[in-house]
Amino acid sequence: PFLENVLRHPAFQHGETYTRFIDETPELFQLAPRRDRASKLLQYLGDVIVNGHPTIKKQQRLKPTQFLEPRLPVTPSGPVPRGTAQILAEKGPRGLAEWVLSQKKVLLTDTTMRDAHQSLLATRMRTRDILRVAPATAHLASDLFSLESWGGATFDTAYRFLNEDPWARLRALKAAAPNLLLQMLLRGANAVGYTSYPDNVVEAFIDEAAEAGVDVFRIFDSLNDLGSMEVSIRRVLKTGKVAEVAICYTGDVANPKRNKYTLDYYADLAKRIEDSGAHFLCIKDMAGLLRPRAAAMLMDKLREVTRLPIHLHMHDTAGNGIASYLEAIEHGVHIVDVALGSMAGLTSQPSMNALVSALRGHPRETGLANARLQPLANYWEDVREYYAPFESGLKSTTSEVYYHEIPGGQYSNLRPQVAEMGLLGRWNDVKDAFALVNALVGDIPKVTPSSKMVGDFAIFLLKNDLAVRGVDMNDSTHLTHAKLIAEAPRLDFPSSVVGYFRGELGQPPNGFPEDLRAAVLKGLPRVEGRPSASMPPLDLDKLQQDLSQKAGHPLTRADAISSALYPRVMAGFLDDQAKYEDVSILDTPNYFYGMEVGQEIWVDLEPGKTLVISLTAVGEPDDDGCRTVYFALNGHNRSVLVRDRS
Ligand code: BTN
Ligand code: 3PY
Ligand code: ZN
Repeated sequence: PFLENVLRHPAFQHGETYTRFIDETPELFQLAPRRDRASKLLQYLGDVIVNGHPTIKKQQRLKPTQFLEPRLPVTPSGPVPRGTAQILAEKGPRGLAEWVLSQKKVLLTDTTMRDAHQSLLATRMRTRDILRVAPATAHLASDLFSLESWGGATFDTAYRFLNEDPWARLRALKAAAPNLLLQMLLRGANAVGYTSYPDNVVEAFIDEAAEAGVDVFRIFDSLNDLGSMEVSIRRVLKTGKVAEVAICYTGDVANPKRNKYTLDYYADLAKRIEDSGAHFLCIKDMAGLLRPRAAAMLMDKLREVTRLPIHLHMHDTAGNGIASYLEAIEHGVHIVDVALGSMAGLTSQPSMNALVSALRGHPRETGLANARLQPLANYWEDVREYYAPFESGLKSTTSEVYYHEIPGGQYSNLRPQVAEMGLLGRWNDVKDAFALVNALVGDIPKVTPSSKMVGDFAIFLLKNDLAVRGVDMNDSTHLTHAKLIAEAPRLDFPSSVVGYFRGELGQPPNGFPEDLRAAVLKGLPRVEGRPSASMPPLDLDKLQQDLSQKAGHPLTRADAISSALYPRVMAGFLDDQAKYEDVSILDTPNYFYGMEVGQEIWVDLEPGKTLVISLTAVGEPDDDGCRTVYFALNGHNRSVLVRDRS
């Protein structure tokens, strides 16, 4: 094996060896760790075979052999076609914006790799399934504006639920689809988290993300507080990448009775966003509340007050998404967000395939062809089967969203969260309570993290029997408000609610309801102004050193940033890495559902190094409650011991 390592080493193969090559090339001696990696992989498989994946309930477990091999599209031969990434490289972000403004066609962003699975499958899509189709996507969908593929909840869930490093996903995707702009969702001062972070952490995050492959940063603030986004905007401008600044859409500009979020409200924000130096303006309709007529009105207004290209993001919960897009397109929107058909609709984005068809023959038709998109949609249709336990259960569109206003990305998480608490029988009450809390706090944009606060508060009201039903919403709000003020002294409010009223997410439009605020805070100190302003910088160099020391091997700057954002999640991820190493190389059926007795799988440990693993038998629990799991690994018998936690 040592000789094999020498022969395989790239330096040796390129004739670059020298007298001290053997002394100075420590990886040649890595004989044991390789075997170690295989053992760790078997340990992981054994754990999942005995206990299932920790995030999937027993009743929801599927059989690893029940899936058909996904229809992987044939990647056309020849070089990758030119795309928007080349335009950015040649013209810079301003030049890219000018190019977009000069296009007659409407441009499309494909959200399949981020928001679509965040909104349909609780953000569980694995890197492996994304990467397999990335080269074909680069060819078949080369006319896209961008691939929305990173950020939002994907960062946290990769570490927390998938044993994956989100930075590795980003780098690999960049390499696999080098012609398309990679777009991420950045929660301003909340980065990819649920709270505010020191400015230097957000800046380091942006630098690292830009370096690792993010081209377009869509920046938003959950309360539309531009002040909270300024640090992020300035930093993105500094990287030379694209700063797309979003306004979160809520209310209804076509309804004169909803007079908090008016056309003037959006116009004023748009002008200030243009002044901030942004390259693109986004209208981020996270719940899908922008009705068709409102879309026309809003686009007219925005086109009047800003020259920035406008990018519209919607969810299709009510089923009106395509109608709203067509209106927006008639009224000058430049780019819209869609997902491939099999990952579209409901709480996800409207369907790309449907929009492409709807615009056939239209002066602004997209330049994309369904004949080329269908193979991509087929692939995702097949892959989606793996993720069945994470489906939200929503079976049809629901115009109820105009009432409860639950964002698409939250819906698919809130329902299982409610089910977990045994409250699914009261799901209707949860939606009512969500709307009620929105009224109680004065009608705010609801999007991560403000939406999480509203969801937590709603569940809290139900659990403590605090939601009072009146004759209408107004009445219910007053009655519940009075009850809350009266009972607040004995109540232990959820931490997200306390944090919100402290001002940790910034200032909501038109401020807080001060009486409720005082009742919740019970004298706790308040954060005035921008939450991050009072946070001292975090020493990332020291954090990186400490983490490396603890792990016993060098960790990267990116690891340190992740740990700054999610200390506990990152610690859990690193522990699991030490135990299992890289399980992202497993096919998804085996990763989630283990193996069946008699099944044989092939796992590529690295190029040219394949493990052939078959499951021979699973033993009975011993006196300590442990089972022996018997494998054959490349023809040799191997076993691992696993505690049965059932
Ligand atoms: C959203 O609401 O924006 C999307 C949901 C993100 C869910 C993540 S998963 C882990 C963490 N815990 C929660 O309760 N929500 C987030
Ligand atoms: C996120 O912040 O993850 C969102 O998708 C908000 O819509
Ligand atoms: Zn969204």
